[in-house]
Amino acid sequence: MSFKFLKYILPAILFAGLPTLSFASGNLEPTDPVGITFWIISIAMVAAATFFFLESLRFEGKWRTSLVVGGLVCMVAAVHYFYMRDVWVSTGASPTVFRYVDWIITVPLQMIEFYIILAACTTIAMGVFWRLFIGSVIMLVGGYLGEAGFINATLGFVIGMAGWIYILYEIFAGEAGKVSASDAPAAVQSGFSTMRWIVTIGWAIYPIGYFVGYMAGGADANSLNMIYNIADVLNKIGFCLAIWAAADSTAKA
Ligand SMILES: *C/C=C(C)/C=C/C=C(C)/C=C/C1=C(C)CCCC1(C)C
Repeated sequence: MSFKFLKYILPAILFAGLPTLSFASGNLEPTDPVGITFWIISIAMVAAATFFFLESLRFEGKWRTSLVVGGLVCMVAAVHYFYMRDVWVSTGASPTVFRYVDWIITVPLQMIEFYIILAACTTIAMGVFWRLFIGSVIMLVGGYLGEAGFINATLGFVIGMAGWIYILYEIFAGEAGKVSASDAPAAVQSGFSTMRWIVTIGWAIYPIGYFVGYMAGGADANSLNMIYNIADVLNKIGFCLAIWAAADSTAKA
C-alpha cells in the first residue's frame, strides 16, 4: 500500500490546526470593522499558506522552493494576525512592534522570491539574492529604530526609504530587472512585473503610514490598522499568487 497520500493530508491537518493558536480574550464586536478585517485576514492567511504548501508539491526544483517560501510568508503572517487580532479586540490597539516582528521575517523572504523565480528559469548571480536581502533589512531596521525612538524619526525614515529605493533600483534597473527582461520566459516576466509593481505601489502604503504617524501629526489607530490590513492582503497573498501564476504557466506540473 502506498502512503503517498499522506504528503497531502499531513500539511492540511497541520494548517487547519493553526487557528487553535488563537486565544481570544476579548470579543469581536459587529461594530468593529478593523477587528473584523483582523479576523478575516488571519483566516485568509492560513488558507493561502495551505494552498501554497500543497501546490508546491506539484512542482520541482526552484519552482517548488518559490512556493514553499510563499507558504512560509503567509504562515508567518497568519500567526502574527492571530496574535494581533486578539490584542486588538481586548485593548483596541495594535502596537506596531508586532508588525515589525512580522516584517523582519516576511519581507526578506519576499525579496528573495525575485531571485528564486529567476533562478528557476535562467542563470542569475547570487549577488542579486544578497543585495535584495540586505536592502530589505536596512529598510526595516531604519524604520524600527525610528518608530521605537532609538533614533530621530526623520533619520529612521530616511534610512528606511534608502533601503526601499535600493530594492526598487535592483528590480527595475539593476541586474534582477535586466535578467528578467532578457532571459526569462514571458510568463515569468509578467509575474516579475506584477511583483515589482506590488513592491512599488502596494509597499508605498507603509512609508506613508510612518510619515503620517510620526512626522505629520499622527493618525488614528483605526484608520492606520485598516489600511495596513488591506495592504497586507495585496502585498502578501497577492504577491505570492503572482509567483504561483508564473510557476503554473512555466513549470512542468
Ligand atoms: C507583508 C508586509 C510587508 C510587505 C511590509 C512592508 C513594509 C515596508 C515596505 C516598509 C517600509 C518603510 C519605509 C520604506 C520607510 C519608513 C519605514 C518603513 C519600514 C515603514
